[in-house]
Amino acid sequence: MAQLRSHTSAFAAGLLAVTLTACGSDGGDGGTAAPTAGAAGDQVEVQGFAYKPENLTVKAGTKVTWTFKDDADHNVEPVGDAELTKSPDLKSGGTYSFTFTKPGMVKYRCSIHNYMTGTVMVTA
Ligand SMILES: [Cu+2]
Repeated sequence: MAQLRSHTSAFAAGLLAVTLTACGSDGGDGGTAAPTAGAAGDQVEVQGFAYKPENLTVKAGTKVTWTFKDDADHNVEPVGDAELTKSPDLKSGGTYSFTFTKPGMVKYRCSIHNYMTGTVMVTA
């Protein structure tokens, strides 16, 4: 009887160990959710008829550079009342830079393709 008991508890312990191992092995790739605010940095790629990142957050005084990588012409045109000045039409190889000095949200778009939109959030 004593022998049977110990065998049973050894089996139970083994089962518990398997369960714990299985539990501990998953959950290695969590915590990489994209931030809801704009991406940090001062570079925007214009590629595939889109601004990447679409939403950028910079501190006042930051010079932001758009690098154009499409064969088609694009530009950067302010939407509404923004300090941003419009860029010329540029294609692959072209760059445009603008230094943001006033805190606030700046919306812009490509005047050739109005569906291409982006924002720069300028923080104090
Ligand atoms: Cu465009």
